[in-house]
Amino acid sequence: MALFDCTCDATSGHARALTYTTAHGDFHTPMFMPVGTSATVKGITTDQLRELGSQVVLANTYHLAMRPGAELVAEAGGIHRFMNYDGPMLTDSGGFQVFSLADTVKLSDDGVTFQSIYDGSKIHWTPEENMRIQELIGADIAMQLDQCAPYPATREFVARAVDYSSAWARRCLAAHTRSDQTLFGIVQGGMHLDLRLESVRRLREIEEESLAGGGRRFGGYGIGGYSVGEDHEVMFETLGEVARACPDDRPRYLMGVGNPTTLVRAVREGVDMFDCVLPTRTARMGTAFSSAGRMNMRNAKYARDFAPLDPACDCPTCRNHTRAYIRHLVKQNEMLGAILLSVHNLHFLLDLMRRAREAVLADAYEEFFEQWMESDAAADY
Ligand code: PRF
Ligand code: ZN
Repeated sequence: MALFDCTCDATSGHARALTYTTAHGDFHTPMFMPVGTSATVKGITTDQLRELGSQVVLANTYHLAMRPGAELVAEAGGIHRFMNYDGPMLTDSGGFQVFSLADTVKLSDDGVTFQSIYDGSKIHWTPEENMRIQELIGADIAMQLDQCAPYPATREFVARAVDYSSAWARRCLAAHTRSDQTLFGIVQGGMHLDLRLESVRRLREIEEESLAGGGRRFGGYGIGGYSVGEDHEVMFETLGEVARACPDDRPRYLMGVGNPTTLVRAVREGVDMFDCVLPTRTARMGTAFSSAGRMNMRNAKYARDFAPLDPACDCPTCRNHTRAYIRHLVKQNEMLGAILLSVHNLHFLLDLMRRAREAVLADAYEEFFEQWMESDAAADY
């Protein structure tokens, strides 16, 4: 298979099972991608990531560009060598972090100006500069610079975010040069179906023009701008139509979503890839995903509970440790508590998507979906 080839192994309703080729191996969808913002999935070694069966690991351009700097990552031989992960990697452009972290952000057709959260210095990113930085970092997949509108926002504001994101998509695609890295476009448009479909239409037009001029197409389509504070049901009013308006021969990636039930539902709408800090962040707060729903491990009811964390789980944490031990670690703020829960929560989402893929391959996604929705786990997410 050639680089960035995408084959559809099976479909089941709208759900898909894809295989995608990168310079660091193939990945298979539906897939959850652990987030390693600063070139580390917090508390987890890359050996552990491999043991958990993680495929693509995310890193963030915003954080890496500030610390330690993209040039330093390039000097180390790129992000894979720097953090010793030899599987596929993806960098988010940092557009989302610019808007969510900085107090003052100035936008123009030429790009975005903001203050670094690290040292207050003023930074200006054109789409071209953002591409240069992501090429230096060297992940297998780069994301275009985009603007994610907050929620709620006026229709005018969301429409302008689509305009900026479209203009930047064109410039990112034109500026992107690395042949061992592919670039995904990002759909915006808030909760407005017409703006979303317009955003998709412009991305498709941009890549057609690029192809006609001897350039490349997008390697896949990110779906941004959801899960920004709206009720989940609001997202599902438009998500399916938006996902299926994207090209069906490439992955559709719902950005920043990691709620287990949302993943199961979004796959049914035709989404292929997900990332979120949720499993590791909730782990650091002492909470476990489980087949019985969320478990707050600080709860006194686990003090003398010598059962495995989740008896239905075969992750290293559940094979080796009791609820009582994990509660003790969490209560004492021992770092191993956060680590063991991170291992388990990552396994939970990685395994959920492995089972979703098996269901698609057996053309039994609807049964898988119904089983999940009736489970104790679904009631809680
Ligand atoms: N754009 C980018 N990254 C993102 C988002 C987005 O809209 C979201 C929204 N859920 C998460 N991460 N570039
Ligand atoms: Zn487990």
